[in-house]
Amino acid sequence: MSTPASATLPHHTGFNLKEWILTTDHKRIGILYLIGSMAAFGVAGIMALLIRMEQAQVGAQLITDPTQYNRWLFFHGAVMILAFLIPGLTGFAANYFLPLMIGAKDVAFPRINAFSVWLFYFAIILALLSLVIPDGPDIMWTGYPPYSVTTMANTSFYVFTIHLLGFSSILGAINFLVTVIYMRAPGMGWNQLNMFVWTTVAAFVLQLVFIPVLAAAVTLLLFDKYLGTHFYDPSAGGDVLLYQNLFWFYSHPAVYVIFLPAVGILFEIIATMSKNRIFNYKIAVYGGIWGIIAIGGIVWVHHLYVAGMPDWLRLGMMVTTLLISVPVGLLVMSLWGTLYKGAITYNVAMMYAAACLYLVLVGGLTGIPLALPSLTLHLSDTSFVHAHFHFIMALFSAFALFGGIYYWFPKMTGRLADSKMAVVSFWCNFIGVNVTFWPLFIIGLEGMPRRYWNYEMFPQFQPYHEVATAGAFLIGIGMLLQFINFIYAAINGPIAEDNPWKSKSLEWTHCPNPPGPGNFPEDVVVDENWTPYNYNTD
Ligand code: HEM
Ligand SMILES: [Cu+2]
Repeated sequence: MSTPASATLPHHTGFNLKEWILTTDHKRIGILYLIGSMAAFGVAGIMALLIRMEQAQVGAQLITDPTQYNRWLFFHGAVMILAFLIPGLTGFAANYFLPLMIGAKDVAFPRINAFSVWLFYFAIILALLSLVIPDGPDIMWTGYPPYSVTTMANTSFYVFTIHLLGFSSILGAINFLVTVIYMRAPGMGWNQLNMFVWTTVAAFVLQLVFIPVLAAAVTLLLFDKYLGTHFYDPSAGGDVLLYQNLFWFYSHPAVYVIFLPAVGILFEIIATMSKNRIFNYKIAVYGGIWGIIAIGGIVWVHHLYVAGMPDWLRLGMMVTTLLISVPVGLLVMSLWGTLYKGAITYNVAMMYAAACLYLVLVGGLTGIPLALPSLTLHLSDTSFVHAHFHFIMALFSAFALFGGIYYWFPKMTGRLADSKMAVVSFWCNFIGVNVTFWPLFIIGLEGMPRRYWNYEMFPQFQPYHEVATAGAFLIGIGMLLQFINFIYAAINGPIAEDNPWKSKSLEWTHCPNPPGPGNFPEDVVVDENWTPYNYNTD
């Protein structure tokens, strides 16, 4: 294990396009997911900058036609969630590291895994095409009817993109669940799994259960728009709120599909960098992760508080929504507890993890007023909500993913990505997020509506929007530096030791950097005393 893998494994010498396209190796498939999701992040990030530039001042800045703004907003939201965060966390991170963490040679169905990644690429191509067709979708990522049915824009591109991604995710979910159930190294019990494995298992369970509902919701939308059915049309006996219910029945759990693997990455980084066991492992797994799964499916109506519904339902959903802060809180407590009295190593991965502890705090606390119907009547559809979910979901998970890339960079490339540029880009991103979203919390409280391209009625908000736009550009610079750093480090970064962070987890202790075909030079067997976090025993 001491020889650098690149010297011993022909698999990793030179670049062969055909090998990559035909690959069934989970690690290469993971890298393909990474490239696709980062490309999606780049384009959707540019849309975010356009949106912020448009909002920087009262009146039209860039657009000649407001539909253009809706298209950017549609693309930004849909792609960030469906093509960046979900594929980045489950497609890339789970694909590459889950088999390594459980001591498996590959996933259960490697060819289906390859099929999944190519479905994902077709979905990205379809999503990108929706930017260049003359009547691109302008329906927001939520696609609510009646607008999504009556608009002249093309709704089908979005629906077909969701079908492709959904199919890809369902195949992936089955693949990984079977892998974890049947392919763990001999001797590895359930309570010896990495936290990242547990969180992704939970995310795959959610995908499997809830994606079909989303697929059904958007398929009915397609029928209403193009085949003349009236599922969502009250004037013909349909129900417009049916869509909102079906949509959020998937899309609230979807936030956990994103949140959970992100938390899993944080556990890996924090445990390794503080050389501690997971604080309250069993409570975090069975109370935290599985608690979220248990309640996560019965809170979706909090997205419909301002739509018509009986009071008892609003109240019931308030209770379940507040209740879900309990398992989320258990996980956060466990993350903090894992830091306790640790010999903490500060590096870029750890900086991102620490930033996430802050983001989840702000995001979680601002969720409480949104859970209370009496308060959310005022906050709903304001930029307060927008800032809330960017803290709790969007940037929290993106930061966790970037932290994970720094953490696993030596595993994937044999080189370190930590550098001055990495630190500078981290601070640009971290300061940028605060500069962008705090003003939106403030003007949201004052009534700034969400999703508006112009705000002539609120000229007093302009300075806040200007600051927010400057913040977005700071994030833009940070991300650009980050990508330059990743590419430079992959080619030219300092060579890393085999286990640079001295982790006890199998992906670091039992296979070279990067692992070759079949992952492990020798079959992995563990005993009952082994855990991936065996730090303070010796
Ligand atoms: C734990 C991870 C969480 C994630 C990933 C998340 C994500 C989101 C997202 C994406 C939205 C915006 C939906 C839209 O497009 O309108 C949202 C809104 C909301 N969030 Fe969160 N959230 C989380 C935690 C919480 C917590 C802890 C609470 C409350 C205790 C909460 C309560 C709400 C409510 C009630 C709304 C609807 C607000 C409205 O439209 O008025 N969220 N959340
Ligand atoms: Cu929700």
